[in-house]
Amino acid sequence: MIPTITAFERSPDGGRGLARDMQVRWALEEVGQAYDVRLVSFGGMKQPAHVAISPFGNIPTYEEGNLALFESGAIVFHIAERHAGLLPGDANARSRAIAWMFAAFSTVEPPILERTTAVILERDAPWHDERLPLVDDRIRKRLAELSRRLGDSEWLDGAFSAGDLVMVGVVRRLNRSGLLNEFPNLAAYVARGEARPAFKRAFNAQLAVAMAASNG
Ligand code: GTB
Repeated sequence: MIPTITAFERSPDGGRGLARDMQVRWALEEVGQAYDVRLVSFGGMKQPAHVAISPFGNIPTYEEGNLALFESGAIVFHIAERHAGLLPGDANARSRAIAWMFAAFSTVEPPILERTTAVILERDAPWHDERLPLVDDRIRKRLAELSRRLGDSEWLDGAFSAGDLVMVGVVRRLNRSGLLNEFPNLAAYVARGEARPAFKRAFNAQLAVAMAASNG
């Protein structure tokens, strides 16, 4: 059965692959699962039919038969559990890969999200110029810890896993911030993720939507 995911009809990022359907597309591409996409407007996301699947009125969602899921992490985990290629077979290695997924969402991502809020929504606040360096220092702390753990390894724990997919998805949001330049092994880690054929297919698919929206 071919699953259907939802994505922005007009992504505010203009096709930079920063909206969270990107990780879901990437996971599906990694495991070779075809998928359909239903594009949703900002208004449509708040309508009862969408909210019935996505309680917070967000994308992405994932529908497959009688299963309807929200939360990109849960969706990536679902895909990784049902297909080979994103979680190791060894039980302990599998648990560690899942730990990296949680680490990406709950330990590394929060200050990165704060930065997005500061840059986009708080730019005109009188305290913006004082707040941004504080947020950047919180990000640096996490990046330094992640960088130390990654060291010279290609991926976080052995072969590429859903943990790397989610972590690269989180850290690449800093691509334009300049912060990754301070951590060359993390910049290379993100670049390795972005160089994967499955990432490129997913990226191009969401870019095609953005291009069509900008021409429409
Ligand atoms: N925790 C949820 C998950 O991981 O699925 C968060 C889902 C979420 O925040 N979805 C956003 C959404 O639907 C899109 S991805 N927002 C619509 C709304 O709240 O009304 C977040 C996002 C949006 C835009 C950019 N961008 O422009 O760069 C990047 C990321």
